[in-house]
Amino acid sequence: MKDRIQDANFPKTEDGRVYHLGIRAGEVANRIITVGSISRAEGIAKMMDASPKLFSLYSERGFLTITGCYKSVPLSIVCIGMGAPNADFFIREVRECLSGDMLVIRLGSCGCLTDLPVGSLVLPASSVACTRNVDFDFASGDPWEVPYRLSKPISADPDLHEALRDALEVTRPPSLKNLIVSNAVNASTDSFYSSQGRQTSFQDHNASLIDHLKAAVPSLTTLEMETFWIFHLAVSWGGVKQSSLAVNPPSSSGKSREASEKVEGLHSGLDEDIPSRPVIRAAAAQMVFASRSSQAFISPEQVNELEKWSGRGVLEALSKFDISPEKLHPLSGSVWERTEPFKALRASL
Ligand code: R1P
Ligand code: URA
Repeated sequence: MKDRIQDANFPKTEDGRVYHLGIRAGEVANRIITVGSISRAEGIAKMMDASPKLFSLYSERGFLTITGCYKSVPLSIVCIGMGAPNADFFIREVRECLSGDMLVIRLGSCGCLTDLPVGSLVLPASSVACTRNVDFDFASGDPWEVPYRLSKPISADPDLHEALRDALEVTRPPSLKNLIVSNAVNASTDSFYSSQGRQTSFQDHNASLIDHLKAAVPSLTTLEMETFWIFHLAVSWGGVKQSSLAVNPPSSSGKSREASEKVEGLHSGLDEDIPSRPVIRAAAAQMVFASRSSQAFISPEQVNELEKWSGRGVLEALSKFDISPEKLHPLSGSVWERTEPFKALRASL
């Protein structure tokens, strides 16, 4: 850690950078694709507009944020690595840097429990959490506890889910016949191994876990590790105004501004000016990399074509999804301020 941090409650640098993602207001857009791997993030970034030059920040903790425009619409790609804690850092720290609505589509890989072939795309309408019960005695067995816990389901945002499905159909390359399944249920787990029913040298008491999950959760189709926590935080957020944005508005000079300074732009952007509260909407597209029924695993060539198609589909879905102007992050001081369409818009005001 090199920077001086203020406020142990929500740690930030003096110029308003959040502690783990390293970004500050103006460096992340209202529309966000989140992925787990750097190469997927970089592949999608190649489809973004040439102008403005992409903003890219690799944080000390391994989060990568890339912000620019797609078809002139400001959009960010955030690579978060793996697992629930990273998903939590992502949603909370981006939320702290954003004013207005936050649209999140996760594009990740998954294992599939049904007989869908590898390369299929699954859009979960809802997700449950399946977690290892740490009160269970894994070393000796335990008659009193169950080894795995299952949560209630949380739904994707229905409008974003539908927009994503439509965009994937529209962007499908003619040569690809991969299936899209959009009425599925996902389970997010806290381990790639034990709580996904894989057999390893550990005594995970999970030999019948997959059968149990399939019996307990109708339409359960995929296993991965982040979607549930993204959906859960999205629906749990109450749209509370973020006073810290008024203290540290984005500054292209890199210096924080005085609290009294007015944020200029297309609108004031501060949440107290917004008649209805901002929201977080979340949806997910999951690429089947592993078939848990046939034991097949996707090839690098298939990953390449699937990520190109689904990356394009997610960009299209997000860029076309309507956000009312008063629920967009302020233009002034943002890294997308320098694009030609936005410069022209500013000039016309
Ligand atoms: C495990 O290999 C990882 O792959 C899946 C899981 O959710 C987990 O993060 O997603 P990504 O391909 O986005 O990383
Ligand atoms: N990601 C997962 O979490 N599980 C799989 O089986 C494949 C990808």
